[in-house]
Amino acid sequence: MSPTPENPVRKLLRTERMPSIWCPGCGIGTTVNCFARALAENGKRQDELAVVSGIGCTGRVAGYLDLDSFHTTHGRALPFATGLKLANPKLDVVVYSGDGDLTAIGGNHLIHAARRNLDLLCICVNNLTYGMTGGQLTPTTPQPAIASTTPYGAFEPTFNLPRLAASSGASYVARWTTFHVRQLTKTIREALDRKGFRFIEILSPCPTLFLRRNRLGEAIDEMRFYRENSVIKNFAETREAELGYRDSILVGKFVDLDRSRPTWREAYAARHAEVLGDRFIRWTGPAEDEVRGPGEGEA
Ligand SMILES: Cc1ncc(C[n+]2csc(CCOP(=O)(O)OP(=O)(O)O)c2C)c(N)n1
Ligand code: SF4
Repeated sequence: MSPTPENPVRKLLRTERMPSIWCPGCGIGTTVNCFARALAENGKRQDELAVVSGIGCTGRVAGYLDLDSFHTTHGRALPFATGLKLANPKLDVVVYSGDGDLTAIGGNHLIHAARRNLDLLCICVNNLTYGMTGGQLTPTTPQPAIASTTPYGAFEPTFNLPRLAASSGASYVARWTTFHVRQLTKTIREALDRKGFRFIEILSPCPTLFLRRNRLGEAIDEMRFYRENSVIKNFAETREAELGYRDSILVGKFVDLDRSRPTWREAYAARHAEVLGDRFIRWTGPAEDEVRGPGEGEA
């Protein structure tokens, strides 16, 4: 009998930490499966990539991946990742966190990371609520959904995340749901090979809080909802990506500048070379675009 082939994802997981803390039917595990598959298919070495998460149910992702992974404070995954990437430009750095972490407490960091076109891949698992703390309203909770803090229904306008990321300057923007596992895996694989600030939103069910409180059934019902209500369209206008309550969901790739916008480091290098001329030390080490500040490389 031939041996059972090894699951390609297994080597990327800290299986000794399983089972995970996630509830049955939670979509976060599906996103991790897609991410790990994309990494395995991409062929990146485990020591070439680091994952940074904030706090929340999604924030736990970092702890289950067998990579250099960092579980940082709430909302601060992007600043942490920024420091990591600037200090070690050869490392691929992925930020993986929830909609609350990245767009509420961490919202300011998100718009500035995109504005600067920092060379980071940012994966936002959007379950439309604060999962870990009991299902409060987030900037993405659609009106008039029930949350623990809006028992009579949400009434605040929401963020359209693809539009927010794109208008802040992201080089690559896409959205899928946890139903679209093949497309999501392909998108993550592609985004890993791009440069600049790449933002992927993944709509994901929180059956324990969001679905239950809104009487929307089980996780399987949400998969049906995603299948029946998603509209796949590439390069749609991001203003069309507004998410209503039980409305259609526009999915696909919205922005792919394909390296045409300079990253923060490239802009830094160009500016300093222009001003400092020969005094600007360009480090032509293993990473071609690696740069040093004025005078740092002088003997
Ligand atoms: C400074 C700070 N404020 C508040 C909290 C409490 N807190 C922990 S997780 C969380 C929300 C997480 O929601 P989200 O990012 O959407 O992730 P999910 O749990 O839904 O995956 C909050 C408010 C905290 N840990 N630190
Ligand atoms: S509370 Fe919601 S988001 Fe958190 S693990 Fe459970 S189902 Fe997932």
